[in-house]
Amino acid sequence: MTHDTVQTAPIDGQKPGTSGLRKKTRVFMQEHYLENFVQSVFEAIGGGQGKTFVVGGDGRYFNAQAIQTILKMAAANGAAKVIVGQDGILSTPAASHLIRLNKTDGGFILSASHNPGGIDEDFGVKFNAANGGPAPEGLTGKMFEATKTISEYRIARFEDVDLGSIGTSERGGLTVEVVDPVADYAALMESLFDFDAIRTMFQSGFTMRFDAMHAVTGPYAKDILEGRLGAASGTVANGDPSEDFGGGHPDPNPIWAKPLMDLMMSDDAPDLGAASDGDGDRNMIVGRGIYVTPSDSLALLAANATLAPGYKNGLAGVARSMPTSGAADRVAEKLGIDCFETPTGWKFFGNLLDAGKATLCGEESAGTGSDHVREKDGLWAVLLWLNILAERKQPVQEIVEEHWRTYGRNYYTRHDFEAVPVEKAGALMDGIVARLGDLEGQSFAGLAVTGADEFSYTDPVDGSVSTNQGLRIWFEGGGRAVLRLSGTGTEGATIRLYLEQYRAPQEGTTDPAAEVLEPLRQAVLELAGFEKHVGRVEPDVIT
Ligand code: VG1
Ligand code: CO
Repeated sequence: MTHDTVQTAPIDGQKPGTSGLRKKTRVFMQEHYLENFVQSVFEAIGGGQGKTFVVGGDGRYFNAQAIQTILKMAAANGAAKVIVGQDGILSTPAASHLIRLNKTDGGFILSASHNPGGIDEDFGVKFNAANGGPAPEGLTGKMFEATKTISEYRIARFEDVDLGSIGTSERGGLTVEVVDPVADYAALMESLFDFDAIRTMFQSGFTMRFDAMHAVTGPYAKDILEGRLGAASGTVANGDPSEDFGGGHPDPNPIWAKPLMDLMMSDDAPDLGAASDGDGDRNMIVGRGIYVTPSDSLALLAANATLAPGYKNGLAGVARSMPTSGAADRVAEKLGIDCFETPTGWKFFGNLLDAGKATLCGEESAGTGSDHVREKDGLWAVLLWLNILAERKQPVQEIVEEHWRTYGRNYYTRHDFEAVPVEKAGALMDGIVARLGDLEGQSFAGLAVTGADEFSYTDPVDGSVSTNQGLRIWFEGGGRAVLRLSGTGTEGATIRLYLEQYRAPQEGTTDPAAEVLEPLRQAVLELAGFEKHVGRVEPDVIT
């Protein structure tokens, strides 16, 4: 068995973004590209000697090949063992669980999440630390530094490992254990939720459609929903992971999961609709005739979590990313628990979860999760919803509207302007930053600004500071706009504009969101100068 040391040189742009390193697949397939990054990860964590890692991905194009490369590099870097999902498949939350369950030193998750897959689409690599969570900023910073000085990487030369059969083998001093990607995860879900109650609900005629979007959650959802919980066969749609996700965007929102939305708004709608993304960490929840925004879903789950056995003792606290609406804050206030506001990206929840300060976390981008793993978890959110529905025995719409009547409603929408030339997006953002101090008191499209800042976060656990995490602008009447640049795109820049308007119960909670948010939208379009900088005011995607 030979372990080669290969000469290489730094490659520009290997800076991990919101969620790992994400590039066009062809970029990843270039000579040394993946290898440089993986070696830099080993350097950043102090080497691989004697360590154990988890490796798996969402099954997209290049997944299997990249796993073989990582196995060979792990061997050459002295790792003792790698645990791999069968056929290279592991959802992000399942990988997080395996890292924790087996007390490993971390894991490589191969995914570009909700971005499309295929040779002409996107690929990505994320490294999760020993707590099961995404590498924190300090660590991703070290990885990036290592990519800038790298001169060689280590790789073993051995035949590809058969990932199709479960079992343990040995290559070049490395033990490779191929495991069932679903079993341990499903057992974890069974420990958190009342599967008997959910099974009884399905037996009594409750219907559901789960759109796995041709992505990684299919096998998990089939095993758990149709297998263990007895949902009708066919409940899981698009359940076989494909290399290009059936040619679609595996992004669970009303735009990319339109067939599910159409069904849920029709007379044939089942009781619950749900979908998840490429790597299984996001979720979409739709009731018959009602889409539940992820921000509302977080608040609803927080308000009802004690109905599930795993959370019966209550929540230590909740946390949400800054652009996520304040709906969860109102629930936390009523429960008398803390609500933390973090920058975008799950890595910022890790310390709060590890320290026991937060039990539930969520993001407006359809990510919800808890302290059961250190990632957001799509199927977990669906199961918590099912558990709540089994206990409350009310339609989703009734539960949501009751929640609004109790807490008021945070009307919410996100507008994405995609593939904007990087300089133009930068100019728009810089233009606001330059005026931040003067905005208060000025009016735009008839709405006065009451405050504006650039969000910085000081981690309450380790004191680390993250600056430049998005622009916040508050308007009279309680409206809030947030602008930030996406850190997961692979083409140009994506400007995300988040709009939120709170209305108290007596002010009306069932008006169309677009109508309620229109004055705010007009004000921020004018303030930011979208027409001038981007040449348009209509976004590509509205969620
Ligand atoms: C987006 C979302 C963010 C999420 C991230 C990773 O980031 O806004 O909330 O954590 O994707 O999710 P950005 O920087 O593009 O806004 V996933 O499902 O890609 O792991
Ligand atoms: Co994802």
